Amino acid sequence: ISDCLRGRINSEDGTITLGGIEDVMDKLVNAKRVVIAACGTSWHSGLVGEYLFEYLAKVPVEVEYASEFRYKEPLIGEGDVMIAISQSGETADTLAALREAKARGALVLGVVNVVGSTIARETDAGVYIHAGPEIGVASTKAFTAQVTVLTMMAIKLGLEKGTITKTRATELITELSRIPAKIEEVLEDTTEIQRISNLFSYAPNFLYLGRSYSFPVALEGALKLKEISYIHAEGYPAAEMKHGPIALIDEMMPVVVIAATHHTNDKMISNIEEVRARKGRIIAISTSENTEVADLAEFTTIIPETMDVFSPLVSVIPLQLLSYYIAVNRGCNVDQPRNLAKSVTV
Ligand code: F1P
Repeated sequence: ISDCLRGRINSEDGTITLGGIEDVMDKLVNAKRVVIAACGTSWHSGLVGEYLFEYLAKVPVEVEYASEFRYKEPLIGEGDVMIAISQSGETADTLAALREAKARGALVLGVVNVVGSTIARETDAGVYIHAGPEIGVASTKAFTAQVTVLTMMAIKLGLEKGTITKTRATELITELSRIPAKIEEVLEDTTEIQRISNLFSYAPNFLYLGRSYSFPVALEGALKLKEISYIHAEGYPAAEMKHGPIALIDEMMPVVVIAATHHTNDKMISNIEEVRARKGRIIAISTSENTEVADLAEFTTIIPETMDVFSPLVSVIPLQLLSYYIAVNRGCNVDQPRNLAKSVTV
């Protein structure tokens, strides 16, 4: 994240400079619609991006699975903007989606890690995430760096559209610059997450619940567990629990609750109570100020306080660690999981 932010944010005067898209900013500001297309982890980053763009810049955004985009006769054309997100820059479905959007006249921007990759070359403009090489197949630091780029884009867009003031932008940028230190804090003490991993390494299923910005994080937590630990896991918006998944909850089911956004706290507490009433094993990710969650949950991993808009950057870390320690306990190859490819090019 530090590399991603370097030279791009100025917390003194509240400005953001994103070299790759400065020339097309007016097109983004005036876009009729913004469509985000991506696969896997990058799709989850896109969901966080949707929340950020809509909240900070009041721009309506749709997030599409790139793998579905070309099969649905997409309504996209001149005056629209697609943002294609990809760590590798080589994912075949994301490439096909951006080609489809371009052929229909849309402006296509890239949020890519690998410099000079096919997606980076084929997009009209874009922002590199500067995450450095992903050693493992499963995306981890690419997620946080992609979200960081989308956050900067949303603040910049909000400033240009006048939906946020300069003072607000300065506050946001100042807090954004503190995120790397907050992540360091999570990484410094992983004792509790290791203890939880040791207890649940052989659970057959996991449920992940989140609201607002924590919903895409729930999806990402579940995906990381599937990818590297081969445990079946589902991520859900917490309020959807009662529309089906609640039937799965019993004393055998670990339920990871991401209670990291302040404005949804009361609702998350009632979800925790619902899980408790069915004897589910609650593993909460929560901030130190949120003692109510820690009192109710069986296990709590504390993360540093931040603004709701930045919470995915911090709350995803314990979930990545949980998958990592569980995978190691189960003897799985964390860097090279079975059946997965670094970039899915077919
Ligand atoms: C997309 C992705 C990754 C996943 C795995 C397979 O890749 O689904 O999110 O972890 O590596 O590919 P990309 O388009 O972001 O490179």
